[in-house]
Amino acid sequence: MYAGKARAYTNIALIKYWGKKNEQLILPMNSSLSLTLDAFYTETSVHFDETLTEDIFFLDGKKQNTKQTEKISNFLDLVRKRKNLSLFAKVDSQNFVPTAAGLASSASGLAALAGACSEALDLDLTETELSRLARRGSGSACRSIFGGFAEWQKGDSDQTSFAQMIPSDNWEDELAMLFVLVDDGVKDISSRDGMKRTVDTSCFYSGWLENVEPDLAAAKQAIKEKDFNKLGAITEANGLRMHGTTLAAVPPFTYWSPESLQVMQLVRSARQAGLPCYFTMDAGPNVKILVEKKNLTALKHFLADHLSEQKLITAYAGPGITLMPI
Ligand code: 2P0
Repeated sequence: MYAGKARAYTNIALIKYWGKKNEQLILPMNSSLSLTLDAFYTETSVHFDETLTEDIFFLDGKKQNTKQTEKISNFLDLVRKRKNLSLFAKVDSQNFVPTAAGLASSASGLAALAGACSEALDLDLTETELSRLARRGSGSACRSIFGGFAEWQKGDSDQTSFAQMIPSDNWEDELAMLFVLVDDGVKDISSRDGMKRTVDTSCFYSGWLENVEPDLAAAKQAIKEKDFNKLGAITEANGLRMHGTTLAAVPPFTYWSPESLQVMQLVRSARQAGLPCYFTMDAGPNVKILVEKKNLTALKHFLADHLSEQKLITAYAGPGITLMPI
């Protein structure tokens, strides 16, 4: 039996991945930059087993249906093909999140699956090759191979599109990300569908593309200089621009809820009160606030007047993927 297990941590993009140039290979329209976090991770084991008659996928102990298993099966097909293997597999995935707040991430999930498969089938991959493999499962997963800051270079082929660590002199250890949980009760548009609709129909998309590479260069420079305000300002502006593209999609949509907007305004108010912090958002209503560790307590106090403490989750920089005993 071929078996492997891995743990991967989620990452939050400071410069967003938004749009695919090639959907099958998951080649992005633009490069992106992320921070891997310690607070949310996925542990996944995979067993390729001759007694199985189909792939089976358990998530947090619950067997998933055919549709939920499809993305996993498609990924397994990729690794089976590499090894000329026809065995089905059992995939057992456990999401570790501090609360049941719908924060499960495809980045940590698919990165862990890539690591587990690589181990199970003895693929003997370099980090770059593992990042490329994880990318085929979910774009953002390629960044979760690495701890700290990672850059996904868009490339123009399967060979050239992968993430790598950004040298930072461990500056990320001085940073924190505060998650503000916002529940809008609205049915999500997946990031996969949202980015496709935006690329296909949004007249704002070209403006996104024009600005994203300069943003990335400026963010890398800010990391090099350990300039928190510079990195924060670019992060916030880049995230807003990504979300701007959705408003001009056909039909238009937004991931923001009224409460998201309130939190964004709170962050601006905190800054005006002399507390450096910056927000970013992804394909959902939760708001993530980038702050230096030294200001985290002050920020929590500031927010406490407006938000319940149960809505806050603190994350720090996290490690790269780790292989685990099965
Ligand atoms: C990011 N997001 O850079 C961006 C910002 C969401 C908003 O990467 O289709 O789950 O599997 O490649 O990686 C989420 O998209 O999408 C994402 P697929 P993925 O983090």
